[in-house]
Amino acid sequence: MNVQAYAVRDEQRPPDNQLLQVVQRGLRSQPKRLPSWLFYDEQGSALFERICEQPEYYLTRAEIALLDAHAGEIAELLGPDVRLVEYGSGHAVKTRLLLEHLADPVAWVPIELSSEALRHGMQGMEQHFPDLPIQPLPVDFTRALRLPVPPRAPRRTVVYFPGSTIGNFDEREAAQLLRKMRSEMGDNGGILVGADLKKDKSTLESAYNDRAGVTAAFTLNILARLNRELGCNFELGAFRHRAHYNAMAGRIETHILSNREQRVRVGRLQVLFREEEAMLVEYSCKYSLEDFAALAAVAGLAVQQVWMDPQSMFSLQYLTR
Ligand code: AVJ
Repeated sequence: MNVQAYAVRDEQRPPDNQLLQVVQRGLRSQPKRLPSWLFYDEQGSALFERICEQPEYYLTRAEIALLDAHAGEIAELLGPDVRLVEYGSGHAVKTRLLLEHLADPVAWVPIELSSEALRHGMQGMEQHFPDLPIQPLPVDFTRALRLPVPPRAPRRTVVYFPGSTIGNFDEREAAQLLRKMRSEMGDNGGILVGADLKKDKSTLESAYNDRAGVTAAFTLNILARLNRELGCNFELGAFRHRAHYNAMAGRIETHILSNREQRVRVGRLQVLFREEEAMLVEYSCKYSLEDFAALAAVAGLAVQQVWMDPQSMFSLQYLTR
């Protein structure tokens, strides 16, 4: 989920010392920060699926409502013989809603870091679309991609990036990622990207602080993961999740807070946490339609069309050169 993410197919995993180096670098920097892709190990991906079912987390339901209302029209605009390249495909429930309407899709290329989620998404897809060629890429979508040779020539390559995951990147990184998609889609291609919209602070903060505590567990799973994979000794009860909306920057900022002064072993490093020290783990940027058009323009793209759910909570944007 971040510029430095890695492939997770087992033989391609970063050597543990590389994971260790990334984590040590983040914990040595001031203020401390960890890359957001650390959320998505097997447990984290499962917790994210549960977040999507929480009543406060409106994003997934809004995006599904949007597709229920507009998938036919979207598919018509994309046209026949599309190759669909999906960034961060996860369980790919939304993709199925779109594929149902696409005429003669050439292939689905799911790019997913979590091998568990990738397998799950592919299984569901095979059941619903037994004839659809699937060409999975178990790699980090922020890296340069070598797209597999399609089974036949597509009329258009469309990069599908739902979920508002683009909001995890700051402006510079997001523009860089859109530029990368722009080169992958070619002259005639397009980008179909989900973007969560700016709205009142309390709706936003509730979405990232669900009452059942699933989001908090998702955040603290990062520390559990570092214990599991790097033999760290984070005491999970001595840290807590905090998500607040920075209205000026237009983003939810998620931190892990240290409840007290403490030391943690991270490889050979002893990391000191001050009482109430905050470590940044995620941005979730929110956009106005103008914000997003400006971001697209920086990447050399134009917004062709925007669809929204009936309550105008969430947007799906179609970008072309
Ligand atoms: C999967 C990146 C879209 O930012 O809303 C959910 C991740 N973090 N709750 C988001 C997330 C906390 C989610 N994305």
